[in-house]
Amino acid sequence: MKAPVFVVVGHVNRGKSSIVSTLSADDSVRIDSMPGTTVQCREYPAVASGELLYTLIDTPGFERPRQVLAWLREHETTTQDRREVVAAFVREHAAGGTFRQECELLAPILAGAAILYVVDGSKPPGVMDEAEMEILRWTAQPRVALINLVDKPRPTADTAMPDHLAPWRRVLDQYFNLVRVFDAHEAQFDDRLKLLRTVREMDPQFAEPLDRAIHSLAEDRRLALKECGTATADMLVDMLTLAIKTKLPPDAPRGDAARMAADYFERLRRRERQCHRLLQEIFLHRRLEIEEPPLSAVEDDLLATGTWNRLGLSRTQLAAAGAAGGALAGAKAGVMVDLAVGGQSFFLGSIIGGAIGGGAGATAGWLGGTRLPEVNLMGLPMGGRLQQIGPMKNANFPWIVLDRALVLLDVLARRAHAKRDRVYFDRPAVPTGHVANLPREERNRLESLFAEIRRQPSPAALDALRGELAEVIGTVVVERYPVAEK
Ligand SMILES: Nc1nc2c(ncn2[C@@H]2O[C@H](COP(=O)(O)OP(=O)(O)OP(=O)(O)O)[C@@H](O)[C@H]2O)c(=O)[nH]1
Ligand SMILES: [Mg+2]
Repeated sequence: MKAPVFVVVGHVNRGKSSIVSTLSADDSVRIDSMPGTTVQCREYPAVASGELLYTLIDTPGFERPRQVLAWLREHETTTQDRREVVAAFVREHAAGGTFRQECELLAPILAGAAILYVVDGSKPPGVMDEAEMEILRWTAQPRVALINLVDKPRPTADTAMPDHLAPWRRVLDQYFNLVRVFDAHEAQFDDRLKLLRTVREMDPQFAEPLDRAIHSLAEDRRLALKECGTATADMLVDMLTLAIKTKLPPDAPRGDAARMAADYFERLRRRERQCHRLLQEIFLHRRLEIEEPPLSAVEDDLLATGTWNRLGLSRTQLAAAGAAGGALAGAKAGVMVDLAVGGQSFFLGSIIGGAIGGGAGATAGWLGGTRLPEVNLMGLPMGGRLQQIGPMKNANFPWIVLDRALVLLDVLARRAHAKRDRVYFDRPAVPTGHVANLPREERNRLESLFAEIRRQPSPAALDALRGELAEVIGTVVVERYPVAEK
């Protein structure tokens, strides 16, 4: 079965490359506010599980549409021969020169590609556009018009929103089999599938390959989400079990505890970054710049009341959630001790409230807090001593790490590949607090898994816990981002 080819055509700076990028999930496609960014036609394959689903051809668009149309009209004989006249135009000018751009984009269309024609619906239709549309009509290939809104109209209280959509539709309906509004920068995964379903209707030849493409993309998405579960679980297990040990001779002075602690936290941060990069990789957002507060900032933050908001958990919410999950998690993990003592904290209580034994001491900081990993010195049976930091006993820690992963995952899962602006985690646009919205049952299961991991099980048992953790997180995220296949 041949994978369909779509040539993306339109005026300069109308969002052609943006559409190519989003529909091929390829963040390497060049997009820029400078007109004339794309200077050459280029193919971008849309792939899922190694299989080619369809190909998009990004183009610079027409350079001299009116001249081309004049040539075509001059050489026209009958209406039914129009496609042949376009072919003659390409043959005559293919050698290069004045109409290089036109020939480059018309050649694949004449070879059977369908057309995605992009207009900017934030501006009214103009005369130039009509020449392009007329040429495309002459090719008699299946074609869809996509109305993009490059400058989103911003309605204000006293000015009515300019509506160019109606005039555009009246024009486009004359030239295209289908007309759709498609915002390449805001489109989510489901919008991409929806557009493919639209394109599928354009011509019967697309039904089978595009059904397959939709199915493969949906399957691929579910696998990606599952993979995120595994990546996050692996990170959590590694971070929760990390310990640094140094052997000291019997009479050596105690090693530098502060250095050891700094090293320990640096390794935690590195492990987290590795996972977050993997999540970017999974969603094919490799180039996306993300401004994440490093875990170290969270360390300081944990002492501030702002952390409640960061995790999206209000004190009362926490108390309620804690009380509900208390029977199970409390019995297994001891994390609910906070709840029993303070009555108002769940995940963060031991650090923020200092409910148990911390008191004012808890404000001494992440490292100084009584419940944080300490550098321990132990005598060894064979002589000498072992200085050790970790593993992390703090019950809140995995929740914070999990929340950070879920926040990133949410950004990545919803983001169109055409949208390139930097992501800032501390802006309201990026909601945090995903752990707060986990279903109660999953939250309890997670807490008991974390507790078991903290108990330092055997390597075999740890592997089993890792698998279970991946399963729980994977299932949660697959359910959170459902794929509408129909
Ligand atoms: N907000 C918003 N901006 C868009 C959208 N589509 C395109 N743009 C912006 O419009 C500009 C041009 O987008 P491109 O995708 O490069 O357009 P193009 O048609 O490929 O441009 P050329 O290659 O120069 O012909 C960029 O600054 C984009 O960020 C959209 O849907 N929403
Ligand atoms: Mg372009």
